[in-house]
Amino acid sequence: MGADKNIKNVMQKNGNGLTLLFIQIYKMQLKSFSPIVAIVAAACFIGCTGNGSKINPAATTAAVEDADKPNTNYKPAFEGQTRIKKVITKTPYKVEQIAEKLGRPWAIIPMPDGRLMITEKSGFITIHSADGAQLKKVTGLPPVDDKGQGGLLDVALDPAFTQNKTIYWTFSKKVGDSNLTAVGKGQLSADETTIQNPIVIFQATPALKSENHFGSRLMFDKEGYLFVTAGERSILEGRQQAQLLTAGLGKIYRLTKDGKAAPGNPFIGKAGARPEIYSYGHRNPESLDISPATGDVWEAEFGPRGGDELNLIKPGKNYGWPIITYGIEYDGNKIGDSIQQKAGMEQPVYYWDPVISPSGMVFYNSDSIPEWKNNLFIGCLSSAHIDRLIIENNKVVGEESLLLDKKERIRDVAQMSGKLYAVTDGGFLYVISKK
Ligand SMILES: [Ca+2]
Repeated sequence: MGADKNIKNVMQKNGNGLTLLFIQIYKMQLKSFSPIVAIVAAACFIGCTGNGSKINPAATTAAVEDADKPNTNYKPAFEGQTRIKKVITKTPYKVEQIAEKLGRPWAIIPMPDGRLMITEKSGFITIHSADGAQLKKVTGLPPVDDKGQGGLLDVALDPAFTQNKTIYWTFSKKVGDSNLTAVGKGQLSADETTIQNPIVIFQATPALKSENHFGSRLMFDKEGYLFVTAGERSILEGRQQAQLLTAGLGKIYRLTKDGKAAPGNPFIGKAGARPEIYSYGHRNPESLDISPATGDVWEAEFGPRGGDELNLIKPGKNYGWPIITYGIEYDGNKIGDSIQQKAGMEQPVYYWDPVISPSGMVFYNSDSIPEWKNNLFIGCLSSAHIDRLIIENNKVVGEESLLLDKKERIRDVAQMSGKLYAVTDGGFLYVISKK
């Protein structure tokens, strides 16, 4: 893959044309301009914005090395909030590629019977055996707005799925010439080839004209309520709404199975606030899981350049975007008043500078690889690896990069029977297990 194709990818995927790319390179203050720099900048630009395109492995490597220096000199709020010590897994493990040509997978989840469900961005679902073989293709989902970062996104199974075959999914829904993050619900047919009675139960309004920052991670908590994340759509109009409880963007929601505010939500009965909101001040939260050790909700989100975050999500709290952040704009400008800490706003448990572009995450909850128990694994797009975090007392105390040699943008991770599964933008399914 040559420079021309990379540049073409940027033009196609971002729709902003070559001019913006060149402005971007100029503003990034790269010391020299050459085709190589253009490739690196193009790869970084795609990766940093979390775009869905696959990037040249060579360019990925160069971009990561180039980006290893921090983008800012902002001081962390506490020791260990960023750049924690590196660790290495001691237990022997193996990595196997068990499927390929999956198209553009976005989410992978385990099913109660030991199979795996994978979403594909253009709007269908596949069901696989634990060894990767595709068993079913499920169609019949309502149309998705498959542009940029949009499409069919996450999927979650009803806690009583075995009995009621009900599934929920997130997608970018077209509304006029705009779109929004929506949650769908329907039943898997008996032959597992179609979705019956599909309905939309929730929409993160307003619809905006943007192809980016849908958030849209979806999962049930132990009480049977549905968490769903909504990004701020990557344009100024949406960014400003992340701080507004009257608006739907840049939020984490907690919903009933009918898409209504879940009982106990923090803003129920508060004037001017949407009752479905659980937390706010988020940028693009694509990563969410509940700790099996503590029951706490953890989230990772795409920050601006140098400001990807890991957050411990508490009801009613404000996570700061765009008022506080450890990152800067991708064009190098400062964000807002350039502050990182403010009373009344939550600090990230951890942040990444340079960014990793956190996609799906999962807590490992098995004794198969004992040293991994209760560790958090995050699929990373721009940094093309699985990030392993050791968390103790709600602080990150160690970090490891897995699957770096694959040079794949890791879109989502899942755990089943002690094995860690990962789907990638290159359409691969990997499994990591004890040797
Ligand atoms: Ca934040």
